[in-house]
Amino acid sequence: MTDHDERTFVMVKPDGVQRGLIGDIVTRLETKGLKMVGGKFMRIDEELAHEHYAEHEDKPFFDGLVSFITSGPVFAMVWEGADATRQVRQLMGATDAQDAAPGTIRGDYGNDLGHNLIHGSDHEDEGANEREIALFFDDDELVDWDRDASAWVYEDLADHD
Ligand code: DAT
Ligand code: MG
Repeated sequence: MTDHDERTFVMVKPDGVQRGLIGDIVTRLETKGLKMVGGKFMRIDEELAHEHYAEHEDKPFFDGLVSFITSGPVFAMVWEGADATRQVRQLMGATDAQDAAPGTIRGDYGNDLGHNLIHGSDHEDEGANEREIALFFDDDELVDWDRDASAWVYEDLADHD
């Protein structure tokens, strides 16, 4: 049986919020068949920004990254589905929005490396999804629910013959 309940952390960054793209980005993930299990409209403070981007601490762009991510509200989310972490990365597109393929979120809406609209956990960094979810959400902020459409997304959940 396929594991349908992998969870991943996703965030609409301040540029996406300011440009009114929360709805479009959520729609992309919903229509792919992923299920939202948590969502929080919030501001990231310095401390959380440092923790979230700890892997980039030594990079020359770190200070700019922290000041960007704390510059306005973000929409933090947890999404669930089969292979969810990698699936979200594919929907996001390449880090530099100018290189991101048309059809991806960054490719369709972005034009910049820093202002690239969306964060998603790195599927090549084992456990990054669980770490980031725990950093942003308490367990009781995540909702277990059955999305009826899942049986029409995943064939192995279907009850037809
Ligand atoms: P991603 O957001 O695709 O996971 P990442 O984790 O390598 O990319 O980097 C985190 C963010 O930092 C990225 O969304 C944009 C910014 N960034 C990455 N590389 C950069 C660079 N060389 N110069 C400036 N900003 C950069
Ligand atoms: Mg990353």
